[in-house]
Amino acid sequence: MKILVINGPNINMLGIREPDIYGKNTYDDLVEMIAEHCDKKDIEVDFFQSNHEGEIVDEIQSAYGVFDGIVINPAAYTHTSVAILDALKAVAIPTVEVHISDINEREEFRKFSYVSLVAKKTIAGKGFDGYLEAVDYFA
Ligand code: CA2
Repeated sequence: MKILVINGPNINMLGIREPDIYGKNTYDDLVEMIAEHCDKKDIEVDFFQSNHEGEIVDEIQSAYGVFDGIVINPAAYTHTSVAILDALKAVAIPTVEVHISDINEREEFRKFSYVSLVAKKTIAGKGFDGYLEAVDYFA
């Protein structure tokens, strides 16, 4: 079992600003936490973070035939990107969507997610633990 964890724009800023919403831990802490969890579950894992929509689309396309599952936090592109939705549909790799914050309890514009239309499961508002729950879905 090989999974790809994709994070979208500004997730590389975790722990630097807005700790009240996204916590105090950094992107590197997140990667380490998921990697350790995957190790315990005997799952191979790869990580990708980008601030650019097209790069995320390219990465999803490259995952075709390589990965068995995708865990994605598309960040702001959650609410805007038909391109990411289409790429996930095109590769048809089972996908779990994760949000650190509870997108249903924030601004109105965060309530709609394009990726939810293709995701097997959406996990929101559980902080970094949401990514571990997503890994467990595949385990
Ligand atoms: O809750 C989530 O995980 C989000 O996907 C995070 C996105 C936001 O646009 C989504 O609505 C919900 C934003 C990620 C920005 O991360 C930051 C980290 C530190 C400082 C500022 C932003």
